[in-house]
Amino acid sequence: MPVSVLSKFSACIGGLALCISLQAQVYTPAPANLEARKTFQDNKYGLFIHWGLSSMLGDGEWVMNNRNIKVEDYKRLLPAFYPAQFDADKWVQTARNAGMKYIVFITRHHDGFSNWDTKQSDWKITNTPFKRDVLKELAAACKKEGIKLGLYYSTLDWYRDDYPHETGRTGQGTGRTGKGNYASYLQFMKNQLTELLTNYGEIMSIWFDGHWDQTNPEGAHDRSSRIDWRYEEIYGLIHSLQPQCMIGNNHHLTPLPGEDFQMFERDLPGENKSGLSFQEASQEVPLETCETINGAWGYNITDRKYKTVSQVIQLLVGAAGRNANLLLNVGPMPNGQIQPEFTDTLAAAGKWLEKYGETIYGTRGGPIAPQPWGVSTQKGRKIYLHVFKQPYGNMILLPGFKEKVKQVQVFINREPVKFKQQAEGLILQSEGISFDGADEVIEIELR
Ligand code: FHN
Repeated sequence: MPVSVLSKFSACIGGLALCISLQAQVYTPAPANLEARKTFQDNKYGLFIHWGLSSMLGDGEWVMNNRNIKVEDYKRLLPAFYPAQFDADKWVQTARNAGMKYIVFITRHHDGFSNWDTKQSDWKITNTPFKRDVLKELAAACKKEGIKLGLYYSTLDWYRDDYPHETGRTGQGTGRTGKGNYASYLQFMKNQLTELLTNYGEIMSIWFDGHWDQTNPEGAHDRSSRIDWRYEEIYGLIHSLQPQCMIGNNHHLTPLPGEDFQMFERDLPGENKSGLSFQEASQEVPLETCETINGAWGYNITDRKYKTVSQVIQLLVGAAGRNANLLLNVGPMPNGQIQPEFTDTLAAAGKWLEKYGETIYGTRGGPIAPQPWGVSTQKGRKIYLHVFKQPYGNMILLPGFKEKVKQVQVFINREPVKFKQQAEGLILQSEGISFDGADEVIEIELR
């Protein structure tokens, strides 16, 4: 065959392959999935729970990596785990008292330990002296209380040989000598995900984490992965088992095809204080910020960086004003209890939500972009200004505000607020309003 014909032929084949692979990437969410996204956004607030064998060491969930604990030594935690005070109902009650509508639980973190009765590995909670399938109990407790359940699942593994550890950024000190084999690891993950999506009722979301182990650090120009995770297969499997189940992947990138929400770690969308959030906020899928209630995800015995009630409220409201949910984390103690410093703060913020929930649940980010004084949310014809601090000069100017206003009131006591609509925008007189709390809400009703 002449070279020109050959190259045309191969271009054609290449084009076909590209076309097929792109087609494979086209993802149309099921109607149930779109509905689940809406409910998720309405629900706004969830409890993240990092807990497992690592909790016993009281040094955060990265302890295996940070202290280069060899798999052989780390294994000694298995016969020692007996969380005598574990009570799934109490965890769910903590979430309810906080005004949270969902829980995301660590089914398997980077130490590879499975918090359910998996048939795919012996490295699991039912092989500890505790023996109980805590996920089963949590799923039942959530169902009873109408709390949705999402499952965190690490794609990174510091324990297994077949995880492609040779190219990983972390877990190099855990003493693995076997060769990585992604085909085998992928099959293992698929089998585990099948269990999770078959045996535990309706699952709100699968919350993946660990992709970044196979990329350059966040902020690097090239963030391509060193392995092909074959997400189309993993995501396809999840959506075929439970079409409504929302997939999110904490890869710190813009969402990939097949993903149903985008998470931000320790940043509100649009911020990058953590150095992990270089990605833009998606306009297509729901957003979620995850944050710790102290400084750590997993139980850390010396961590006293407790967030105050005001900080928690402002975080939630700050997320809502940026059209995002807040997934607030606790790391329960090795005995299974959530420490009182956390439950007290969560309950106090929950009390605030009992009064102000109308301005948060079911809302979307408001028309006024985040301001130095706070943020806005909106539901129908009502816009809520969430004012975190005394506005300068007892006046709030909403530049460019054109919509016709019917009335303005202090949300909590329905006291009218004086306002003027002029060419430069809407001006509210905030004189006489107390801004002592975490968030004073002013309601603008549109005509
Ligand atoms: O390494 C994990 C960390 O332990 C924790 O689970 C957080 C939660 O967003 N995600 C990873 C770091 O990006």
